[in-house]
Amino acid sequence: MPDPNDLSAFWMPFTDNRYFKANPRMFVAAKGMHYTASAGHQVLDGTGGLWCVNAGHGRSRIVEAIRKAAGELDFAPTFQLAHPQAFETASRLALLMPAGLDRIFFTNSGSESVDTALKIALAYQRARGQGTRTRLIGRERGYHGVGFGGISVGGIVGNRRQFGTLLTGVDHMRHTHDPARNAFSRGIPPHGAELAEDLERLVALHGAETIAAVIVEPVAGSTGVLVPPQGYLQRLREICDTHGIVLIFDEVITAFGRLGKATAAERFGVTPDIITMAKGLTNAAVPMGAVAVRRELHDTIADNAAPGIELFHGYTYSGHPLACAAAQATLDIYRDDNLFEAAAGLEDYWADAIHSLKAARHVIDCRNIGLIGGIELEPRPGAPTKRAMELFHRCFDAGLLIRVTGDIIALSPPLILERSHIDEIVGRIAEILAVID
Ligand code: PXG
Ligand code: PLP
Repeated sequence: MPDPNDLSAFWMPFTDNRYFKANPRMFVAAKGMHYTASAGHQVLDGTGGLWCVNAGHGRSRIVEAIRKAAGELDFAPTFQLAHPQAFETASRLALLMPAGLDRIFFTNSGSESVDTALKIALAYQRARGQGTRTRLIGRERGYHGVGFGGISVGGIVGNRRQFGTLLTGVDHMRHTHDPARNAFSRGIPPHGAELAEDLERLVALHGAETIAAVIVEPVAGSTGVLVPPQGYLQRLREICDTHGIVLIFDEVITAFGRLGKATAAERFGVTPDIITMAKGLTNAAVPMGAVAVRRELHDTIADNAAPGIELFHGYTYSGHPLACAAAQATLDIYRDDNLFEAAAGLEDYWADAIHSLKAARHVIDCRNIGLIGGIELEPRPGAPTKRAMELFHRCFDAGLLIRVTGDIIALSPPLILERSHIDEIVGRIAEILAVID
C-alpha cells in the first residue's frame, strides 16, 4: 500500500524538493483573497496563486460551470470533430483581443501557447513564400515557459543550462532592466527605448530574410517585474514592420486585467501579430491556454495549404469541455464585475503602497504597473537569494503569500482585492524586512 503521507513520489516542479520535504508547507482550501494552510491558518494571497487567480479563489460561478460541463460532456476530441462550447469560447475570447487578432488556437498552458505561437509564426513565413525565415528571436531575462521552444527563446540561464543545445538559430536581444537610470520609476520607466534598436543589430547580423519572429513579454514577470521603457514596445513594432518579422507578445501573465485592460497590447497601444495567453483565462480553475492570431496570418497559412489539414499541430485537450466551461464563466465574471476596470481603479493606491517600501530595509528598487509590484532587495553578501527566501517563508508563516525570484519580490494579487488587503501586504513585508538580516 502506498503511504498517503509519503512526500517522496511527487517530484515537485521548480522546487527545492529536499528543503520542501523537510519543511512542507501546503494549502488545503481557498476562498476569495485567502488560502487555508494545512497548519490551519489563513494566508492572504499576494500572488493570485501563480499570477493566475485574477477573479479570486473559489468563485461559485466557475465551480458550477465546471460541474455542469463535466456532467454533460466529459470530453470530446477537437481533431476533425468538435463540440459547440469550443467555438463559443473562441469567439468570446476573440472579442477581448485587439482588433484583427480573431483566430484562436487552444492549448493547456502558457508553455504550450508559446510553442504554438512560434510554430504558427514559422508556418506563416513559409506559407507566404519566405521559408528562409527560420530564426526566432527572444530576449535576455525572458520567461516563455519550459517547452524546448520556450526555453530556447527564453533568456533565463538557469532554465536552459541543464538541457543541452535547445533549438538552433535562436538569438536574443538585450533585456531592458536598467536600475542605474530607472530605479524607483513609478509605472513606465523613462529610459531605454533605444534598447529596441538591439533588434536592428540582430537584423544586421543575421539578415532580415532569416528571421521569422520576435517574442517578448510586454511586462516581464518571472524574471522580476521588468516594465517596458517608454516607447520601447512601439519601436519594436516599427522594426518588425520594416523587416517583415512576426511580433509575438507573451501575455501569459499580463492578459485578463492584470494591467487594467484585457491585454497589455491594449494597455500600451501596441498590437502584435500573435498573443499567447493562459492563467487568467480560466482563473486557473482548469488548465487552459490560448493563442490569438492576426487573421491575415491564419488566412495565409490556410489559403496556401494543400487540401486537408492546414496546420499540423494540436493537443489532445485543445478546447477541452471543462476548460471551455471554466473560461466562459471566468469571462462572465470579468465582464459582470467590471474587474479590469476595478484593477485600473486601484492602480494608483497600489503604486503608492509599493513605492512606500522604498523606506523599508534592504530595498534597492520598487517597480509597478497595473496590479503588479516588484520590490528588489539587496542580496546578502556572498549569499544571493537567501534574504528573499527567508522573507518568503516568514511571510507565509505570518499569513501572507508572496513570490520571490532571485532577490526580487513579485506581487500580483487577485484583482478583487481591497485597499485594506494592499495595506496588509505592504505592511507585513515592511515589518518582516525590518527584522531579518
Ligand atoms: N510565458 C510567460 C510570460 C509566463 O509568465 C509561461 C509562459 C508558461 O506558462 P505555464 O502555464 O506553462 O507555466 C509563463 C508562466 C513565477 C512564475 O513565479 C511564473 C510563471 C509560471 C510559474 C511561476 O513568476 N509564468
Ligand atoms: N505521446 C503519445 C504516445 C501520444 O499518443 C500523444 C497524443 O496522442 C502525445 C504524446 C501528446 O499528448 P497531448 O496531445 O496530450 O499533448
